[in-house]
Amino acid sequence: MLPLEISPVVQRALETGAPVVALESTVIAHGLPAPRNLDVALACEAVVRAGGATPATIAVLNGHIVVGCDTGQIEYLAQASGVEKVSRRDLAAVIVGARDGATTVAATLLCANAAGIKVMATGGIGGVHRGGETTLDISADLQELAQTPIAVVCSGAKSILDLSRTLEVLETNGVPVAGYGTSTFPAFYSRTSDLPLDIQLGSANEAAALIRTHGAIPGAGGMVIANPAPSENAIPAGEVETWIKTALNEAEAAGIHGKELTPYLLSALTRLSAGATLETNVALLEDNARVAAEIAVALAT
Ligand code: PSU
Ligand code: MN
Repeated sequence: MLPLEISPVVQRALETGAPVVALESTVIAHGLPAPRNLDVALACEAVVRAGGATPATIAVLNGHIVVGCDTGQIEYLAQASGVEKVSRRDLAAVIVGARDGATTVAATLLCANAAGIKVMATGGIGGVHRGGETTLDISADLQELAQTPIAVVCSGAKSILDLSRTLEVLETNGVPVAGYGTSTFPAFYSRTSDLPLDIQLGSANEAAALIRTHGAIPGAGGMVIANPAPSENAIPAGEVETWIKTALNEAEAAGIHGKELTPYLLSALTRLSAGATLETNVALLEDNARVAAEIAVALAT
């Protein structure tokens, strides 16, 4: 049995069929610098509430999977130094060791699904890393999306990745990727890419219809709903690419790989861009929480 600890507020919402939006915690503990991470985590929750849904930030605390962290628990995740990055394969060890873990998209999906949540929001999903065709560094997020029936609202995958191969793996895994008010796969910091999407959604109701119908297909897993970063905060792709190349070179020189790579690259980008990528990341996280709440509300009615 999974040691699930669902907060009373989230439990009540789930029992009454009220809309709930799952939020991941790796972005809090490893994706954003302190003390900004705390403000953003609380702001995302507030945005979900303002949209009429209940936020459920998910993490592992003292070996328990908490679905619906309270403010004190979110404060702890934002400051504590020993919080591990927990993906699907790390979950059992962290539980057995009664340790603390911040859940990635993959681990958040599996825990949210165990609780009965249908919609989640994040910044960007993990994907195929550049050079992934030789390193085989492909995020477990893609495998989890293949098998877990939750719609993930995100701004595509982080552009530190190989977006084209990421879409290929999602296709192989049978995961629909729908543009939310866009016809191309968003490149996280930039609103567009040269990668067209077959499915376009114009409203939360359209998204809800697609989620319901996809969910009725036997064996269906999850779905990606790709919402571009707000225009006023987006950065032109050419500009970001220069910083990404430098960050990737630094990571290679420093011998960074495995689960350390994504957090390393994100903080290098913040430094190289003098904080610009961080502002975009914050803006898109909040906007994705807003859209996820709209979709969860449409799905619940
Ligand atoms: N999106 C962000 N910041 C992050 C992440 C996503 O804006 O920190 C995290 C997510 O938790 C995602 C993880 O699941 O990075 C992917 O890590 P990896 O490539 O090691 O699977
Ligand atoms: Mn990886």
